[in-house]
Amino acid sequence: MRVDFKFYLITDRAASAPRPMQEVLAQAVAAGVRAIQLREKDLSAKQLYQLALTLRGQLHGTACKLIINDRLEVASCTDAEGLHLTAHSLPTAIARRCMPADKLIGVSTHSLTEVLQAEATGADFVLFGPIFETRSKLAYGAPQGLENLSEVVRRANLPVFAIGGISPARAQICVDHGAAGVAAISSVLAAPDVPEVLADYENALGGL
Ligand code: TZP
Repeated sequence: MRVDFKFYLITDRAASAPRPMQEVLAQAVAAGVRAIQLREKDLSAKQLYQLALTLRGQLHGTACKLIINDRLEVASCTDAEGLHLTAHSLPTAIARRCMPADKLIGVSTHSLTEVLQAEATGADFVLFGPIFETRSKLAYGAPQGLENLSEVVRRANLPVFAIGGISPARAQICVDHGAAGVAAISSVLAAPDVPEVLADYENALGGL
């Protein structure tokens, strides 16, 4: 499966509240989003499975891929298009062996070393960041900045998506620094007008 998207929407029920997340995601898909990572880390496997199934149904017949954060078993039993790994997930090489070859594996990275390791062990794409200041410095660490993004893009041979404090204007800057695209949570899920912000992303990225 190809990485054929430029915008990677990551879920967070808290960010879309008080609106039901499903409703915000439906708006995002209608606006043309092509990849959604289901990342609800507080849910049990059973709860995440139920939510993934619902989302799977919602995405059926659309061009939007479903990618499950961390839980290989949930990705597998919901026939998601991909799995997204973090520092606390299974090693990429192990996940790659367990996932069908046509499924995508994305990996969250925070250094050039992690990017090169993800690439060498079977990742299809990486997220690199945080590029800018984010809501929670503690959770994601100090910003990597645009120079590190350029360096990572120069050295890596797989698509690098910028994450952390991304807005449509910043998306354009990240692409100018070589990113294949961007990933975002709050700028979309908490947006007063979801279709409008996605139209801005589409313009900035030359597609979603
Ligand atoms: N990894 C690095 S920064 C980040 C993650 C999950 C948070 C991105 O959230 P936002 O709201 O798009 O800055």
